[in-house]
Amino acid sequence: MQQMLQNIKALLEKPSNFSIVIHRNPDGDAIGSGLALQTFLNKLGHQVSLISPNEVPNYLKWLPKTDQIIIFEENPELAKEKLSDADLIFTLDFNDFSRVSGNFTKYLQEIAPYKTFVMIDHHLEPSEYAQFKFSDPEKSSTSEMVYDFIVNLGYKDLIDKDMATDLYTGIMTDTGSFKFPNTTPHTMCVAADLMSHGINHNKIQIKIYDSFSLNKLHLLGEALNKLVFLPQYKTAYIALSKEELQKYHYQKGDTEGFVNYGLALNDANFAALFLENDDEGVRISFRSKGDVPANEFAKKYFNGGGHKNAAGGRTKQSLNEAVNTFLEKLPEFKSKLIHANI
Ligand SMILES: [Mn+2]
Repeated sequence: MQQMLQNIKALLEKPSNFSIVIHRNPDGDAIGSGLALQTFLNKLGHQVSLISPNEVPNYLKWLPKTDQIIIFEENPELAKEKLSDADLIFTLDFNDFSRVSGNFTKYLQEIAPYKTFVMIDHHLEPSEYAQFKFSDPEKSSTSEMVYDFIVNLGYKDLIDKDMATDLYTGIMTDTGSFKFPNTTPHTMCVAADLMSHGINHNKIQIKIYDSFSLNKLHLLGEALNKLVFLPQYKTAYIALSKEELQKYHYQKGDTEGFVNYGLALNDANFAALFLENDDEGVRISFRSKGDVPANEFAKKYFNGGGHKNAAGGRTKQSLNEAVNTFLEKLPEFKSKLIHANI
């Protein structure tokens, strides 16, 4: 680790072109860690492009400089030009090229043999594309890891208020406001140090969690009415069709957090949210309590993965078929679901 940091530090010494890539459907951690790393590298005198596969969700657009993020889907030529010019490519908050999806994945695979990659990520089972691999599933978030990265390189003094806001946002969203099991004493120390930079932590909370549109709240009402609880599996799920989403003028990010309501049920140890989407089939989010392995379930049946308590997957099946697959596979996890250690 120390040697790897020394080697990177040497690479950061002369002004260079860098790119930072984050995952598709970027969340607070991807955007927060990406923006903070970009600012940090800018301060060291580098040209840095931050590239997202698709658009920044509305609830994160208030973060400074999100308007400068290059969106691969909208501007693939510019993104490719930046990546092909990059002396180093940082990939943040994902463990495999497939997480940027589609043509973006193909492009990264194409250039991988000629490029040097730095992975900073906290997902399980990292792929082997990065020459510099900072992978730690024990960390709360990639934002916590970017903080450690900067501090361990000896540049703690470069952290400013905007960077602290970015990193705090990432840690706060990935830990569910410091309540998920991934929150460690170190996480709290990092958050405390970030707060000491004069960030408005209450404003961040309000911007993320208390800034719903009326449509979103009405959609949440519909989702909660549709919540199904299966006591025999201590499992709750919500399935929303394309039509239901359209009825409430669904915008990307509107269903953020909905899956957690299933888990809010006192007897639920596992929760799923099924979303029907035109281009992508059905997307499913999973949440679990204690030692129920949401990521194993997502990986085994829904081409996905993630963390033990928060995972996601997708399928080309119809919404009904996807729910039926879910219901058929629950019995295999029954003892884990019923006897969860919390
Ligand atoms: Mn993350």
